[in-house]
Amino acid sequence: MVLDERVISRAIIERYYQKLLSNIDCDCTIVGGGPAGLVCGYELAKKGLKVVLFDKRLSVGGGMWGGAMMFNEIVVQEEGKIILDEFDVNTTLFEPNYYTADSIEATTTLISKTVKAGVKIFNGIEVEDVVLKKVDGEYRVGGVVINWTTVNMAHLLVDPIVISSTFTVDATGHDAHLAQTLVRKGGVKLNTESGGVVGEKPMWAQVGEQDTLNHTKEVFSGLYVCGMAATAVSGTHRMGPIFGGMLNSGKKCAQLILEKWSKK
Ligand code: 48H
Repeated sequence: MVLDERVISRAIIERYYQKLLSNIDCDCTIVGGGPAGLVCGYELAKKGLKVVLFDKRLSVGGGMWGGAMMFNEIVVQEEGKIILDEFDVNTTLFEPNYYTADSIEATTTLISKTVKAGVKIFNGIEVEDVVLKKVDGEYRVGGVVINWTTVNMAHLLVDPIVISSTFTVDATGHDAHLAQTLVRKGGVKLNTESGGVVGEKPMWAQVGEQDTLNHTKEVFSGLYVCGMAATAVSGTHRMGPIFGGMLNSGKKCAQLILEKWSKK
């Protein structure tokens, strides 16, 4: 069989552009493909929402690949194990309420099942800004502004493009990039104690895990935070290398969006 390089190139270009074009307007945009963003996307796509996820890196999965200090094992408590069970990730009991999982199995499985659930993942694309518009007299986040990560790395002066969505999720981890950008550029008040991004506190696993879940919410009309972004925005403690809070935060974020979605 003869192979024509031109067909191979055309196949890639046409398929990619079809994928991007058909997701230029979607129900939910998730920024960040770490554990929180992936679980959130998976839950929403399973319920039929059109979900797109952007990650600035080539390797989606965020901080889960490296376990802790690159020891590639993760720890979850009972509540985290329930979610890993749903994804069919193997866990092993270490001590009561502490389970471990191979971080490579956990990360690849989360990514694979999220894609198979219908989430369209675009890697190597950085979200640099949010769309802020007044709708019926109220300011609302209505999507994100994207560019190739490499364009930003090279400091090239290239304008971005825009993805519109009903819901936008900041799952960018420690940086809480969307919430930070919205406050800095939009001059708006978030639904937090200070009205801004309060900032992550030092390590305290017990409190950090629970507070992160409690503060997974809509922080501004149309903008939700989950995972470490919720920790940073609300100003609670970091929890270190335990992942139950991240997984459950992603799930809670999806539930909040689904509640709003059902009232539309
Ligand atoms: C596109 C972006 C952008 C951007 C960032 O860091 P993550 O794994 O985030 P979570 O919240 O799902 O999980 C946090 C966890 O990994 C962790 O760090 C824990 C538990 N730490 C505890 C502690 O005490 O330290 O993933 C975030 C993803 C990454 O893949 C980034 O590449 C991506 O977001 N990202 N993608 N545009 N502007 N900013």
